[in-house]
Amino acid sequence: MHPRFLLSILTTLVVVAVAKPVRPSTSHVVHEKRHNVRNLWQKFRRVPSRNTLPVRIGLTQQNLHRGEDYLHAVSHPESAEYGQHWHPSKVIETFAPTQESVDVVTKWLVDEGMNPNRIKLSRGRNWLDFNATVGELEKLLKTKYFMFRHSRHGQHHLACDEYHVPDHLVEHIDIITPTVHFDQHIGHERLNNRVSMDSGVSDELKKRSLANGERRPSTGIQGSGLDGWSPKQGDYVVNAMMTLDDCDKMLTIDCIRALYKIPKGDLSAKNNSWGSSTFLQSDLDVFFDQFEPKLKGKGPDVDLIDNAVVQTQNQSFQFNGESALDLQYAMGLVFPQQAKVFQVGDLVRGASFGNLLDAIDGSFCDANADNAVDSIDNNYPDDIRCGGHTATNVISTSYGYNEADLTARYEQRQCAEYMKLALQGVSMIFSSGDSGVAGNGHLCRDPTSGAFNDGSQGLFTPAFPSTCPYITSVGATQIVPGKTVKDAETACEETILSGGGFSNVFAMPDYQSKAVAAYFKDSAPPYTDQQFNNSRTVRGYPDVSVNGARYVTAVNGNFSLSFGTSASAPVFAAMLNLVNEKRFAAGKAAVGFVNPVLYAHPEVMNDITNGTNAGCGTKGFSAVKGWDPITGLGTPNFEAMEKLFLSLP
Ligand SMILES: *[C@@H]1O[C@H](CO)[C@@H](O)[C@H](O)[C@H]1NC(C)=O
Ligand SMILES: *[C@@H]1O[C@H](CO)[C@@H](O)[C@H](O)[C@H]1NC(C)=O
Ligand SMILES: *[C@@H]1O[C@H](CO)[C@@H](O)[C@H](O)[C@H]1NC(C)=O
Ligand SMILES: *[C@@H]1O[C@H](CO)[C@@H](O)[C@H](O)[C@H]1NC(C)=O
Ligand SMILES: *[C@@H]1O[C@H](CO)[C@@H](O)[C@H](O)[C@H]1NC(C)=O
Ligand SMILES: CC(=O)N[C@H]1CO[C@H](CO)[C@@H](O)[C@@H]1O
Repeated sequence: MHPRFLLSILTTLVVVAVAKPVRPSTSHVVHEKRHNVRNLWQKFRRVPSRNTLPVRIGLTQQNLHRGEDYLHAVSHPESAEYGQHWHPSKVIETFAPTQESVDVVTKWLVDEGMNPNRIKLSRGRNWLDFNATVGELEKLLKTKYFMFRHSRHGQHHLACDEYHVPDHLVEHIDIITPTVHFDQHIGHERLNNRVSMDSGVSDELKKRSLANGERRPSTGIQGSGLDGWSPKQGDYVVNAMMTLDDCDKMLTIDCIRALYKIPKGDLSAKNNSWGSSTFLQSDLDVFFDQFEPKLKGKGPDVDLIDNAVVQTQNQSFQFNGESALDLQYAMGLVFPQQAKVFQVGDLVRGASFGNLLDAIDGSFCDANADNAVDSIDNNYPDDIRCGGHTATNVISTSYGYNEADLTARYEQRQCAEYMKLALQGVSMIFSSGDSGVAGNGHLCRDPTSGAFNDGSQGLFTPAFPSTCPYITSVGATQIVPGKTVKDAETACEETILSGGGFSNVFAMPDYQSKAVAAYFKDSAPPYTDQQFNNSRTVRGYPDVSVNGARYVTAVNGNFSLSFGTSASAPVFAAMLNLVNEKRFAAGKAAVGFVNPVLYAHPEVMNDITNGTNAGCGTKGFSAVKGWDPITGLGTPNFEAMEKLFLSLP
């Protein structure tokens, strides 16, 4: 008999008759529960029980508790294995769930009446996939499905309030989707704040523009990111011919080069495109014509994921501000290196980070690698994209969630994927958010009920994925009005406030424990656990910061000013891209996960010691000497940072 045939018979037998005796699944427990006061989403009807849903069960993976140690080995500057990133197959083997997990969960489904042929196991053994009717799923998970409508954007989302699994399966199941997670991107609330061009923006005006930002209603825009996360638009710029003396008023590529000592790029290694996951549109020519004539006519490579589209129809800052900002600056800085955009999401439904992970990380994927489906909405069965896109060495993302929007299990599952990408040498860069210690849209939470409130008091709202310890979170700084690129910057407090704080979900990683302990010892903030998780045992963010104010950006044929950590993240990513070029030229590996190196060598950063990130009725945290939860370790001194990374093996 052919061995492969034998194997497939064995697999079938395992499903039909699991070797181990399993306790009867009589008692069920709540596995995950929706934030019961997430009042932005309103329930409006039951879902018909005959509707079919693509269901994924994320099985518990092995060895995740060792992830931090594995990552330390390849990314800590003193480790003998520095730079020896893992092959994807080693990642899959190391973390794959046990056969027991596969078997017991499959047996549960079969016992509940499901034909084994309907159940597919992913290549990494970490997902069980099947299609089920809402009726079947409600019975299986002892729950009810509803459609929810977003109170501001009108978008729909399918979810349940909580779901159950048999108690003996709790240890074998991370998450089941779709259930309680509100992970889809919803329409941007991009702001058209008019910010005075006078260098000293008055407090009154600042307050007014932030307040407008909170309240301005906005229509739903599909597939273009998250609430309150996008860059904020300032004044139009009439004459963009500025000199380095004007960087406090209008920031250009030359200002950034001068601030951080970044030389012009001259290398372009194969497979070292600067990468970003975003929503592309451009006024690239208008911008490059003015600032980087060499790039005129150039655009990024675009990887369309799940039938994503490049929309050119709607020309406005709302639609195009984000990608214009990302691309104009990053492409300018890394030229002649090419840029690549992972365009995720289509006009039918917005995408989640899960969709990006499906595309670039086969081990995260939702079906057999050879037969993967569009994981957003099954609208495009021809798009075989499971792990089918090659991740760039550095990927910058200017979107995020409030940690409280999602469940801890969901975030831990996704964060584990960032750890796997980091092991493979991918630098994942995220912006830290623009609302200071408050969340997207300036939301804070009631300490008792956990409900989001109007932002005037209550618990600070940390951002995810910034709180995941395996990514690099980038906050924002600005030039002090009236000062120059030669002077120390301050935390950005104009139009936006640098996002920062402490996780409620993720423990403090080793690489930052010294820096965070020093922060609490020398500069303990005057708050209690009624404001933030002051256990001193949790992950603090951001890790670094980069200027996020007054970027001259071409949008729809005109220049205007942009503000936000969504400017800071792509610029930091561009710097890593340039460092990688030099490391490749020297026959070395990509920098991969940079946090352990940077925390071990804070001397390559410009420490930022001025400014706060107000929110929730407080003045927020303060930038202080050393690491702080507003500017992290500070801004890069590119020359020193590059030299450091080139000195490593
Ligand atoms: C679910 O249904 C879709 C659409 O019919 C199909 O393409 C997909 O392969 C099915 N998934 C599974 C796991 O059977
Ligand atoms: C452009 O905007 C309109 C109105 O908001 C929307 O209906 C349409 O889908 C958008 N088109 C694209 C390609 O984004
Ligand atoms: C603070 O963080 C710890 C560790 O993750 C967690 O157990 C605790 O619930 C958090 N506190 C709050 C108030 O969320
Ligand atoms: C661009 O600026 C010009 C001059 O200020 C103005 O007339 C025009 O309406 C602007 N275009 C857009 C699309 O805002
Ligand atoms: C700190 O920032 C504030 C606000 O931008 C500014 O007025 C002040 O001059 C800064 N101080 C220093 C020492 O940079
Ligand atoms: C590992 C990797 O990314 N390899 C790619 C390098 O670029 C060539 C084309 O330029 C691709 O074919 C490889 O897959």
